[in-house]
Amino acid sequence: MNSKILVTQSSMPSKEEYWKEIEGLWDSHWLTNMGEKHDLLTAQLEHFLDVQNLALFNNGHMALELAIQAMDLHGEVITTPFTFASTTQAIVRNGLTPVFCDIDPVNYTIDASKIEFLITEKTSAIIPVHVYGNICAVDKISEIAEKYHLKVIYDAAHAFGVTYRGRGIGSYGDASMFSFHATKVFHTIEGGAVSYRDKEYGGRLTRLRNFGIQDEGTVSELGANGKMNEFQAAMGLCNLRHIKEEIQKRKKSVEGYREMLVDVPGLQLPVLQADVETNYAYFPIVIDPQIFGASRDEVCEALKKQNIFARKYFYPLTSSFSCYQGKYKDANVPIAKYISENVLTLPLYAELSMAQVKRICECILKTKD
Ligand code: T4K
Repeated sequence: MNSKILVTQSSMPSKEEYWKEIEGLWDSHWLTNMGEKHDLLTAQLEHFLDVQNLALFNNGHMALELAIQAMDLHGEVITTPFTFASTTQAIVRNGLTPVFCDIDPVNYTIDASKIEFLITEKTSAIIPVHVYGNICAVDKISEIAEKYHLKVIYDAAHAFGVTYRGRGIGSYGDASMFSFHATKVFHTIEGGAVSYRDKEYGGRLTRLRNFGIQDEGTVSELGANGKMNEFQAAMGLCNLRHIKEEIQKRKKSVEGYREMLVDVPGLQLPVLQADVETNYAYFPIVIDPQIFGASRDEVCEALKKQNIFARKYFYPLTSSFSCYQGKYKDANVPIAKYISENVLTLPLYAELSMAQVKRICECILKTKD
């Protein structure tokens, strides 16, 4: 049997590099609560992501949940169901009502032309998702937000290092959440961050991250524990040194996939967006079973038999989760439904070899015969 290929594989610095980074912690005994490494990583990431303000968190979900809480929203929030559980859960756990908007059939992000139809007097924000590293129609979204006085928080979990017109993607909207989970282009084992525009908002956000504590005698917010520890931050400092190389290696695999799968009838490959410097976070293919000759599920099973574990990111749609049944208006999202039922995310990570890419593509192409 061929060796196992999973959908992704965490990149690691060398043991020596990580050890060197954490060695000083045995002298300082300072392990968490906004330590030296935390502060250093914050500064380096503000620079790398090209954002004015950044707050680090222990994971991306907590970052998003607290980013929403700090915005003091109410009523309804327009979002998409074509995302990881985290996005919708963060909205609902803040006591807000998700209103599901359909997605664009090519880049899988929110279809900005459909947002205005969903705005009511109860709408307080838009929470779109930069899916797979593809970016949302940020200009159109900010126009709508301005017109209706809505806040915009991007779920940028997949968009680390992505730029649009030369500007860091985290500088669009009121705030953006990045995930630094082990499976991401850049990781801190678990971790996340929120980039934001307004300093006052940042004060509230960072208090929420630390139990709502304002000073030793004052707790002014209903906070949580969202702090990134020093071992996480150290992993981030190491990984950031290699990020350009990491993205270049991913790009090579993506080019390999494109070469072998381009022009195959019934396969829709990711489309490069104009003015966007991408991060090659994921390689999703959408399979039209009638034209290709095999369904997404058949391809996924055939790959599994060859020890290749692609994933159905994102199936099912979050709007169909059993925990929400009967609670929210039925989502009218035919495109999201179609994509969700036909998309397959192929393995992609820095150490994926060209021979492995070839093996994966050959297996996919065999299923249609
Ligand atoms: N918003 C969006 C749009 C997101 O995609 C996510 C996370 C979030 C918000 C929330 O951010 P975080 O709170 O997670 O920071 C994985 C990740 O756990 C999750 O972070 C990610 N999205 C999601 C798309 O993928 P699972 O349940 O598919 O993970 P799992 O355990 O099946 O791992 C997938 C593959 O990754 C494994 O087959 C092998 C590889 N892997 C996994 C782990 C845990 C490694 O190589 N190393 C590892 O340590 O969710």
